[in-house]
Amino acid sequence: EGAGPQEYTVVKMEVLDPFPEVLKPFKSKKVFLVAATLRPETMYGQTNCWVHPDLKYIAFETVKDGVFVCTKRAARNMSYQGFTKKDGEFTVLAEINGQQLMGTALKSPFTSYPKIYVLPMLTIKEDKGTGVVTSVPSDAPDDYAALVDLQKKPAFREKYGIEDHMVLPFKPVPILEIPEFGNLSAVHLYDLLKIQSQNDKDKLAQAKEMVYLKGFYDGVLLVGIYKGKKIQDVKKLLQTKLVEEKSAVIYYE
Ligand code: A2H
Repeated sequence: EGAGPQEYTVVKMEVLDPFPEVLKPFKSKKVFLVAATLRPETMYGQTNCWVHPDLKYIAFETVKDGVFVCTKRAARNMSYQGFTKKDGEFTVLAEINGQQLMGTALKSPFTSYPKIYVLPMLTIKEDKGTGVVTSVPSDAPDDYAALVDLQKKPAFREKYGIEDHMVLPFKPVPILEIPEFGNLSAVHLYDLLKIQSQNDKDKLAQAKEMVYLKGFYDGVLLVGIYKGKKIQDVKKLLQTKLVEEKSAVIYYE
């Protein structure tokens, strides 16, 4: 990675009833799983949220945005970016294992699905972003591969306590058109490169590279208030809209 800090858009995915056991004590507050993304313009295509079942997360209180659930590492970074009362300090409200969040229902901004669910992704890294990832299988090859893994393997769903209705109805949504790749770029590249699973590291890295560059320069939005506009012209505008609506915050690391 280059020099200097990476800026992320952190999307606030609101926990809905029924709250998972570990978050029940905070039911009277707004509680969010917070997902770090580089692609705010793709939030129209969210189908689920990814959490690593074996990672540790925490819940902590922010000054203006409610309770956040993310890795302790991200909470510490946020505490130096004005998210908590005292610079560099945060109070751990709960320690959470990723597994305890599986199947939690969420409401997330811009997506056409009124309710989406927390599902397991085994390639999430502890030391990047918030450890929570929002899933856009139309345009992120990693997301599409992980969703297909769950959709075609009942034993995989069962292992993590995921019910069929949390996975099977969710299809990638066409939200942006990239010349040559069509309107479901991640699906196109998954098929083209014959990707087998979320662990197909090299091919997924190749797919990501192809979709990212082409998408940024030649991609056109198919939905929302900037329908018909080029990605490079609306990326910042959609980030700002999310932040103004209080559906996202900016975070650096
Ligand atoms: B992106 P970079 Cl549509 N572990 O968001 C693994 N992956 C993580 C992560 C973690 N701890 N934290 C964030 N990410 C993902 C959208 C998206 C993303 C699209 C297309 C490509 C894409 C929807 N998922 O990323 O290493 C998040 O997924 C391609 C790399 O900082 C985040 O943006 O470059 C991106 O990786 C950040 O990765």
